[in-house]
Amino acid sequence: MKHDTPFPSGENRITRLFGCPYPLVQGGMAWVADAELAAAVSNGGGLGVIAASNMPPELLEEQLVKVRKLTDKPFGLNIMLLSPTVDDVIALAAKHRVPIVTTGAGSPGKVIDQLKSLGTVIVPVIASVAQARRVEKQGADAVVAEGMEAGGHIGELTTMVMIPQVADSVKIPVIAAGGIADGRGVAAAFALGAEGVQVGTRFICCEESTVHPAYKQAVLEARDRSNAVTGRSTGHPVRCLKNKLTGKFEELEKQNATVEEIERLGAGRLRAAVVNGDVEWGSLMAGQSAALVKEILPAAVIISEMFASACRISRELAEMPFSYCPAEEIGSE
Ligand code: TUI
Repeated sequence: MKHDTPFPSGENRITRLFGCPYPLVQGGMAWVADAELAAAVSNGGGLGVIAASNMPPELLEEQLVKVRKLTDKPFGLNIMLLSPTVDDVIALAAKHRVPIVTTGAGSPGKVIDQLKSLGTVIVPVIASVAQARRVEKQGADAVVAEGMEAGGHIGELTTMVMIPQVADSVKIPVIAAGGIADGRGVAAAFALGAEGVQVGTRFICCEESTVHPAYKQAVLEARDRSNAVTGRSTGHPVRCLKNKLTGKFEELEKQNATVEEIERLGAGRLRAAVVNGDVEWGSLMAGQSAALVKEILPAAVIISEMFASACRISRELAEMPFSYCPAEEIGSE
């Protein structure tokens, strides 16, 4: 496996595609990923992303105007394909000449058909090899392969096993997501064949994040088994931090409640957590990497420290005396 220059200050296919110094994209977290977070990440050298989620189009347009006031760097827009407002979101992406679009929770054919001709870079988030192959054929420029360690709506595969398989299956560059919150995760992602990383949960706890302080505190307090996945019975599994809401979901699912009943319980809960800080009955979407998040730092510091640490790790690995290396390979590079 050979990459063209894996770490900054070198370029690779992802930094060239995004036009930013670090091969890092921020996760398109609904309600969390606003213009302020996106600008902070873009100004810190990664690719900041605004999440369109189910936002009313007028509000999204305000965010698209605001981000350009806060940064002159490239930024992205995440389109959640289950949203009833997808068509409006695509029209706004075109109107505001959004340079990069990531998509999630569905097949991005329509987005590619409508935005590709405008020169928009399209990077679908996928959760399996078959989906990666399909979006490559449809014309995607890169893929984010998101393991089930991630927060929010997830697939079934782990990052560790999916990244090498996706990297072997497509020619477009692969960005790893799910479980990456520090330099060790970045180094591991590159070792698995990724050329970039997507980071979500870590940025919930950055200084510029407008998430309610109680939600940030819940992420900081999370430990290894603080997550729950609810909604498996509805076909929309969602990973959150455990609280009264996830307990109630589990109870309903055990009682074989209807999909409507379960979905009704979830309505408005993410907003309650992010905006009102309802940590008991709100939906605290966060990945397993919440347990790795220990402090609130500026986005730019998070990014530079992650890559500095990844560089140190890659150097240490290169110098490691692998006694089981074939003799002719030791010291040959
Ligand atoms: O989309 C996400 N994460 C999300 S979306 C979201 S909002 C939501 N809330 C409740 C229920 C459902 C959604 C919260 N978090 N991550 C990217 C992702 N995409 N993970 C998995 C997928 C995915 C799933 C199916 C991508 C493609 C896909 O394709 C289906 C097909 O037809 O090929």
